[in-house]
Amino acid sequence: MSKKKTCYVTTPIYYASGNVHIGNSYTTLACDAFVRFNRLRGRDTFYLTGMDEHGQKIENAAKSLGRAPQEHVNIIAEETKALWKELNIDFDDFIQTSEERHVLVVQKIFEKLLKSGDIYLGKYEGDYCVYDEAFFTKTQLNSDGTCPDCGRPTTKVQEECYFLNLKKYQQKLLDYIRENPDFIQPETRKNEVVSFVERGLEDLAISRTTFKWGVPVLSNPRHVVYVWIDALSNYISALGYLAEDDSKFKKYWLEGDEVVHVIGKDILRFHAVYWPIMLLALGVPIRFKLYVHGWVLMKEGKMSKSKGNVIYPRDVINRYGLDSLRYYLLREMPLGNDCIFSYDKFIEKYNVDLANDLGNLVSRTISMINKYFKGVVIRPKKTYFSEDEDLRKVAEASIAAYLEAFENFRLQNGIIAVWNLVNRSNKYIDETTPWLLFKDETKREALNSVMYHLFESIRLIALMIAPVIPDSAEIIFKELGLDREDFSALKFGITAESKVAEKVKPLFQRLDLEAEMKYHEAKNEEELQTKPEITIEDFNKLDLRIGEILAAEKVKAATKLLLLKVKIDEEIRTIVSGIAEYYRPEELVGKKVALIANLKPVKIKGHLSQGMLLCAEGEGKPLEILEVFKNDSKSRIL
Ligand code: ME8
Repeated sequence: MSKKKTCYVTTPIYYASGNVHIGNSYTTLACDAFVRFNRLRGRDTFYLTGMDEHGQKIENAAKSLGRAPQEHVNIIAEETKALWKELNIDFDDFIQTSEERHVLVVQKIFEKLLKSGDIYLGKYEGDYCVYDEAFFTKTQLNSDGTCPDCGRPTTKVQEECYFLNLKKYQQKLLDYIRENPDFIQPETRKNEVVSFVERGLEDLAISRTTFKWGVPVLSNPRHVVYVWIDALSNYISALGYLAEDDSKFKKYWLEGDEVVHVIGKDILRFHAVYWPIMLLALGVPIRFKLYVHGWVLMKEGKMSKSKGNVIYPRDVINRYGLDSLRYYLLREMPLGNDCIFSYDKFIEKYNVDLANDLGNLVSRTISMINKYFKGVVIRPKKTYFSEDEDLRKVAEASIAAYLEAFENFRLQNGIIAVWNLVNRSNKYIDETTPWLLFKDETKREALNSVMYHLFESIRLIALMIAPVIPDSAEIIFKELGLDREDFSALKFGITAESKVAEKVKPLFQRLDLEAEMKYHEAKNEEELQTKPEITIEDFNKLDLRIGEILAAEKVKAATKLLLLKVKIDEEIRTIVSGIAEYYRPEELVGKKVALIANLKPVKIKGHLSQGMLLCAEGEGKPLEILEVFKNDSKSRIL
């Protein structure tokens, strides 16, 4: 027997922040569908996911919860694994970057690159953002010197630091991208990478001395390895690269047939530039293809906790079942672009695609086979209708399009191809009118042929859609009287005879759109009103201060906003505040007001707002800022 082809699939390893929403779930679900597809086509598949657990933010989060970092990340890893199981994610391995099997490999990688001269010890002079644990060059900073990623002030640092020599590999990487046109997909993402690299790479600072929760550099443990170098290595450490047992690394990477990394567009540069360069420096072949997808967005833009619009998978699956979530996300997201999640769209898709088109097709057909032939369907000896031929052709075209799409990670296109067959099959029922054929005794064979054609179409639909909605596909197979099949059965007409189930339960119950929307509106309202209980540690995260307003002016083209210059201690900040309807600029100057000083800065109407004034608001009463009279900008709020 010839050796099975292999396929190694990875998700990004998620930050151990315990915030798995439908966005990160998308990547994991998409990989799961791709993996199930590959298993069905007989590939030896290995699916890796895991957690990115090091760094200062995680250390701080653990501290604020009174946990040791290791204890904290283990709790989150267990919670995440449990969620993946609920989402029917069939992973083979779950790596945590704090595990010894990973840490040892990262240390060896670092030492290996030091020895080869690809990592060198240098001095970093420049700007550092403590929040993002990242160094920035002058040109990368915002014009006011703040961090380009989070907008917080950066600090000038001068410190000893290890660097990865990126410049040395710049041309090699460009050559690789050129010689392997399907390395980064879709094309638009590849073009972004090429122009980024062509602008010229700076060597990358890859160690930190400012915190401890990371992988220590073996030969110089004052340094910990930069979290991205640590994280990217997971793709090979999990396979046993540089470990005693490296059989998986040999099988799935070195000698493997297909290696696929799936990521969101936010982490493109790390995977398309730094990771391949690390591999080039290590002398490990770049075996992977990179599929880059867009964002799951809400109607009002990105999901964010402060907007209260984050949707967690359990919100959806507890009410609508798992397969409808799997279907929606995979059906709606095209490779490379964003998709919108909204409950009205979700319910519409649920009703039309799942309950009506698929669910009705299955339940109508099975009840007709029961009614007309006591549940038995037999392959006919000849063709009776011209529509039979057409249905077959559509089935074959749908299979071909589906295989091509899934093979290339175009999951949305693959699902659309399956629904072409779903819709054609429903139309076939209307065209052949089995209820009329049943009335005519002489048309029994023709009626059997119609049932057989529908049976075969549904079997093919269930087989193709199994990677996307595995539980529902399993139910359909049982109802058809079949065991689960693999893709060797992806041909029209191979069933000789079958006995279908006597009764079918609807796969997807139709939903009342209006009632569902009312439910979600009420729930939203409730969530917005009841704020969760917080601990004193949560409260201590707020930097509440007194600021003295030094200047105030109206913001152009914004009737509600004032631009304030506020002195906090010795620092002067700009704050954009929505109080223009209640205060004239000149009456604010000199006031000493309460504010939050550590709110993430945001740009409002072109001005960076570095804080928020606290105000009182009551029904029928004017908005009032909170003022002090005896204290000043050096005072604290307790
Ligand atoms: O970046 N829509 O982890 P992370 C679609 N630890 N996908 C989304 C999404 C959204 N709204 N939000 C997140 C990290 N994602 C690093 C990765 S890998 C060596 C280290 C998905 O927890 C998407 O795949 O921030 C994105 O790339 C990933 O979650 C980021 O997860």
